[in-house]
Amino acid sequence: MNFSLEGRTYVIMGVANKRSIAWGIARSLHEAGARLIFTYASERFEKPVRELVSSLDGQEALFYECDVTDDQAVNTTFGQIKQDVGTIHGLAHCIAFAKKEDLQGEFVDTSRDGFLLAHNISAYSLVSVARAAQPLMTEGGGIVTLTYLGGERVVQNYNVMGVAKASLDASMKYLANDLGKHGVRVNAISAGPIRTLSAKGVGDFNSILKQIEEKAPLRRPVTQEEVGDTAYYLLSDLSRGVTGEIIHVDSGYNILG
Ligand code: NDP
Ligand code: N5H
Repeated sequence: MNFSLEGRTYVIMGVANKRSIAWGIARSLHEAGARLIFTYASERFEKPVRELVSSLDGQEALFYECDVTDDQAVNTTFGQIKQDVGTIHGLAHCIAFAKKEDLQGEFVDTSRDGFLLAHNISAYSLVSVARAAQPLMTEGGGIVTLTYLGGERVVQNYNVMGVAKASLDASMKYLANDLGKHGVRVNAISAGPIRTLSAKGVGDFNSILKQIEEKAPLRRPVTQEEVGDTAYYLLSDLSRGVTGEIIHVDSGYNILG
């Protein structure tokens, strides 16, 4: 069995900057020999993403704008990818958003608007993207999404995003059931806290990391690289019997009572 990703093409959605988990995934797949396609929410992110990707030796990447709240944009993006490369072998969905005011205080105060926005961007987008990407996975493939423990149990301040992650986790499993017959596997990585642009300015991140250092079995936070290597596993044939699964890459924190 050959676990190189040479000759394979993967779509990476959600690189904002070098700290993004999506960037950790991109680097792992690149090192394994994959060809990469990047999507970003709006045109203004094209330049920074292109600059970042230019640091990947010999990578002939492609770039597309794709706002995942717009079904037509999603369909157009994957239509364009089909025209440009034909077959893809997988996709990493690393996208989430909630209003800042909904990530503090009490969940009971979440507005209808804020609830729907968080679910639209953070959960429904996986469904929309999976539907558009599946026909391009003519040789089978893998879809990986990013989730967090706050979708399984109550984590202070995660609030509406926890409810959206619960929906994402369930959507991942229903998609795994639908797409399995096409040879497409769908899985999630539940990452421990990592300091990214999204994490910036939400809650007291230092005290969250301190808790990990004190209590998690490995006594340290995880890195983008560690999440990236698990995504490589899930997107390669190494995991060919695995679908509908949530793998925790969190220094073991989730096993604690
Ligand atoms: P980043 O801020 O680096 O990435 C978030 C990405 O979401 C950005 O690239 C942003 O794109 C994208 N995004 C937001 N709205 C849209 C939209 N409408 N259309 C397309 N893209 C959009 O943060 P992370 O790397 O931390 O987040 C990636 C994933 O990891 C998220 O699902 C997050 O919930 C999850 N996660 C993060 C953890 C952490 O501790 N950091 C822990 C567990 C899970 P743009 O910049 O182009 O707007
Ligand atoms: C318990 C915690 C800490 C509190 C909650 C954090 C939730 C974070 C997730 C969302 C995605 C953050 C978010 O939407 C921030 C936006 O309101 C403002 N930021 C932006 O607009 C930036 C510029 C862009 C790039 O961000 C996005 N998302 O587009 C959870 C933490 C311990 C772990 C964590 C941080 C989880 C997670 O899901 O990210």
